[in-house]
Amino acid sequence: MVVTKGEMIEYSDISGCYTLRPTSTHIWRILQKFFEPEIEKMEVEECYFELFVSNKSLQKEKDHIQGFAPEVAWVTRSGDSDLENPIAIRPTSETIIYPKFSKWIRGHRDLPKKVYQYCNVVRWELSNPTPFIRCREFLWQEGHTAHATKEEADIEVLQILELYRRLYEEYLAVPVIKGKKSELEKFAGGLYTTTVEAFIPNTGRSVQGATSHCLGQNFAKMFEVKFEDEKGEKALAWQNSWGYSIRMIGVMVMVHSDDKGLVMPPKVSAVQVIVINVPHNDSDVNRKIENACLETVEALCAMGIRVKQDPRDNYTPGWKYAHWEMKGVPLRIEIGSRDLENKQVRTVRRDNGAKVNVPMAGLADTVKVMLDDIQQSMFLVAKDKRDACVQVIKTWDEFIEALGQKKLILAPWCDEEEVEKHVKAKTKEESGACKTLCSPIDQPEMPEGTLCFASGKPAKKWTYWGRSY
Ligand code: 87F
Repeated sequence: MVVTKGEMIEYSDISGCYTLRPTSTHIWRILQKFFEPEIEKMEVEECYFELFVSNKSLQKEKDHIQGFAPEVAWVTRSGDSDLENPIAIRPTSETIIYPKFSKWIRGHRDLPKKVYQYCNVVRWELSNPTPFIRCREFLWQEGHTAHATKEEADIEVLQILELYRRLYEEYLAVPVIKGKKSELEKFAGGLYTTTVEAFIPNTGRSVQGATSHCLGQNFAKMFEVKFEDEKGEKALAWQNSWGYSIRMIGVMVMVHSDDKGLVMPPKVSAVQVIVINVPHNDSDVNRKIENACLETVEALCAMGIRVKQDPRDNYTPGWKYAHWEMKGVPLRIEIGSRDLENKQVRTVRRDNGAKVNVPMAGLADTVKVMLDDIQQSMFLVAKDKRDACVQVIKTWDEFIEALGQKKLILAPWCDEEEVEKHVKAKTKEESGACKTLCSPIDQPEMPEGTLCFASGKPAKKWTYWGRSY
């Protein structure tokens, strides 16, 4: 498994629970360092909300909690005694935060109210736990906001979605599609759900990358998030919630890894460059090689490049190459006696294996350019691969054929729930049912008279279909 061999994850003795090792934690932190200032510009404020939620609060939203109830974990005992009232561990924080909103929001001047937190949540998944993708405890960011008008809430939903797209595309080099979920697939408690969807070509499966919901006034009704408007009348707030989790890291791993292990995009990689000395029989030459390695590390470090050397003499260079390749380090620098003579180093790119000799003079500048190029090219390669899997279809037969070829299917659809359920049922077999992924926000043109591929009724929108994680 690449995430254990690549030293991102350590398994625990509880199924679905994992230790995040420094390599993963570093990625998580970099994503946060981009995201936090962006939402703070939007005046979203950081808070910390408690881990536990009472049964009473949780039950307040029981209408849509119903489907999720089997996943809620409970504390029922302390020491030897049973708790009189068991308490739940947050699976998400709506039922913790909205009672506070109800207290904090009185008049229109208290709006908008915007908070976020980075924290852990627990969902007791019963089906195949997968590191990063489906965990019982995971880290996430959740944002919760309340607005005076729907228009204002609508704008924010898409602003956040755009930030999620940038996290994927600019940091993780993973192409995503911005779209809207169908009525069947949306968060049941909300008005509508937007998503960034990624695709894993190797398995032909899609994955919901992050979501931004407009909750409408449903939660405001349940939790009495009300305010007095300018006319002195009581009105319900319009709410949004949005989140991304460590699943992002899992998507990055699945999109870029190859048979040698992880491939890290330079922007998020804890180690961007690994320097390896190629030893020589002559100890004098050896000392010079080691010095050249040290100087290289210092020069790159001074340019803000995250560089490390592996001077261990109990491993061969070949072993070290494989080791750092497994960990996905974007660029390797090898220095041997011939490199010294030629005043150069040998560079090897992790993403495409390209080997180039680079002069020692101005090395740090060259490396900077190379890392930028790796970042760019990883995104473009991933995008080409993803695009090559997209299949536009018009008929049921074309749909079934494309599904068999593990494609990401774009089809004209009538947008009727019954039809979606029917497609799901008809495609249900060992690899799981095919469902709607999203209707892209950028809709391709729909020629007059286009019919739904599944029902033959007039098509209303282009929608992506496929199997998903
Ligand atoms: C599991 C157990 C209980 C998902 C759950 O998407 C409740 C839930 O409400 C639950 N799994 N959800 C939906 C979460 C909605 C929303 N929360 C804030 C997000 C983003 C962050």
